[in-house]
Amino acid sequence: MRMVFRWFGKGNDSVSLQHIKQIPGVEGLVWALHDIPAGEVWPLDRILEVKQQANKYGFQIDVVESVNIHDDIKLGLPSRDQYIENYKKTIQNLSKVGVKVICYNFMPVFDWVRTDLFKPLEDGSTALFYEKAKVVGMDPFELVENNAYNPEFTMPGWEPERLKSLKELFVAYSNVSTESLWDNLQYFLEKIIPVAEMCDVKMAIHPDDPPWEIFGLPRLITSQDNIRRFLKLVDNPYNGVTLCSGSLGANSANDIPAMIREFADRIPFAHIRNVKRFANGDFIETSHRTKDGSVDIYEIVKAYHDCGFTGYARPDHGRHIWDEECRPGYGLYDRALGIMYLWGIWDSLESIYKEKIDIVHSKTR
Ligand code: CS2
Ligand code: MN
Repeated sequence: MRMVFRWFGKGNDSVSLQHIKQIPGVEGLVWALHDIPAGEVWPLDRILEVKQQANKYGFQIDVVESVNIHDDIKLGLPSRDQYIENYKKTIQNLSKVGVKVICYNFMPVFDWVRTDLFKPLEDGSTALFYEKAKVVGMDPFELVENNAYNPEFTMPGWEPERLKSLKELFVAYSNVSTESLWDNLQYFLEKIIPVAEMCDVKMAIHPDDPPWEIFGLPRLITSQDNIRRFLKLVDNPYNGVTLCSGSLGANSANDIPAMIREFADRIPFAHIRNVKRFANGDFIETSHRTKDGSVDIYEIVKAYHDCGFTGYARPDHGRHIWDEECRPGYGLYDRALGIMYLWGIWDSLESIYKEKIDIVHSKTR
């Protein structure tokens, strides 16, 4: 498991590279050029700037999260072909600096959806919260205007240009069924994966968060069956998944360890975080510790370890703790605590495994 840490870039992140460097076992940054609108080519000189910044602290930049997909590709409009050509050029530019994984998502309009970014937990910290009744009864345009989308914090994936044309987007998507969204995803993959393979860059789709339809918009990457269907759209090792335990874990029907064991060789990138589910369909993000939420983080790390996972992993979101001023879910402190929990499980499994090997060897001598 290669631990990496999401960083939103110089002047765009409250967390410094000096501080990330002091988290044990973090070898790389998960990064993106967040100011480049979806659909445009990422210029090599901008990419090299990030490489230079990261390398100054000894970090690799193997994982990009995300090169977002222009809505015309998701909508299947004729203009998608130009955006797909641009995407290919971005993959080629990223491969020139050694990028190995590109995370992306195929969610229409919104990225992750929450109704409260600062919901208090019992311990006095706050976390990202999803109140089902609020979303079911909500006009989506409220979501953008009131508490869940705070213009000061661009929520990851919520590119401003997507939200500027919200009404037009909803009208456009009203003509896109779930099946046609699958077709549009397959069209994109059939064009992109051969280029990704040539560039030795693994494409890793992020699941939908939460893993169910929102505001009547179709969502695809929501379950083990749908991930199996996704992987078959283009059955190629360069067509992979960012397996996010927090996103998929919001639905109690999703058995994350089982997904890891089934799809192990198609998971180049893991997001490992916990959520606490409530009977009424609400959920709140928690510390990474198994007992604080509804997702068995121990069994998830054990599944990765049993499968000999050599991919990249990050703690995804953290709570807001110790009054840290930071982007929702992306503070330093709780993500660092989460990393140490994940390392604690992983290292224990490593030593148990080593002991077993030593016993076997001593018996065969
Ligand atoms: C991320 C997602 O912050 C997060 O939860 O996991 O926003 C993710 O970066 C995108 O959906 C991937 O394109
Ligand atoms: Mn995630």
